[in-house]
Amino acid sequence: MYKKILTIQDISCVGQCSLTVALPIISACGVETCVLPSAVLSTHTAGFSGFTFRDLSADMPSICEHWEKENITFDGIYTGYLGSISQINMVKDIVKRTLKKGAPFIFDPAMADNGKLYPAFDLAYANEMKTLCPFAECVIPNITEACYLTGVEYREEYDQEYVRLLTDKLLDLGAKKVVLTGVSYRKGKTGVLVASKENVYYYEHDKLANSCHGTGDIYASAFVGALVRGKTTEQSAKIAADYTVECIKETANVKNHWYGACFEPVLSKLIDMIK
Ligand code: PXL
Repeated sequence: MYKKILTIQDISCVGQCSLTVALPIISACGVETCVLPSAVLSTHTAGFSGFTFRDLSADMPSICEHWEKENITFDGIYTGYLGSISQINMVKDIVKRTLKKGAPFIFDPAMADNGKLYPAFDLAYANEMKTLCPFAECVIPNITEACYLTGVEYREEYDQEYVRLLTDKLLDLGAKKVVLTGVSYRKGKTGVLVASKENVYYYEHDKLANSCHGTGDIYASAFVGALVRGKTTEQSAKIAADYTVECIKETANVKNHWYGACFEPVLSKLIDMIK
């Protein structure tokens, strides 16, 4: 069945993240992808300096009102990087008003990595992000974001017990499922863990020598595409991991490409995985 989803996140004009990643990837999965830009930035905020930032919060209520008048509803909503605290409440309103009954809200709390919040965010923002968990069919944090959402101390090295603590607390916050990315128990390996109240699934793969900015958005977008096309959460988590690895490998072949991952040349591999 042909499906239509909405994704809410920023447009970083340059930087291969957020909407410039979500729109092509989810579309390539065969899903109509409607967009609600949360902000427009000249570049992303990780590594460029002096970027511009226009918050589009003021436009969001009237956009949603128009959709409602036109009876526009979605088979899924996926949120990523948002522009401000006030937008977090607007997202809840948009979910209530435009998400079809039983359709998934997929929540990527894109706000932090490597133990630190992104430059535009503070603890107040991180605390407010917790309040989206009860709406979420799936929350897709990395370990750092999981720590900010749960109040658990960030660690570089950890065991299964620590990961269990993070996922239990995220489930307690109200998310139905947790897809935790960058879960690495041993050198040279990393993976993704899917947890619900009933089950835990872990998919481990090689950790590549290079790492790229924006892979969280690539991962979440491929996950959403696969899920909306009818794959299970576990299958979607694996497909998104395999695709993200392909993107990182591809980027290693391109000189001086420091700000994002070259996801476009390997889109056909994702399409094959979705078939
Ligand atoms: O990839 C996450 C992301 C999205 N949007 C903007 C960002 C970042 C990460 O730094 O700066 C504007």
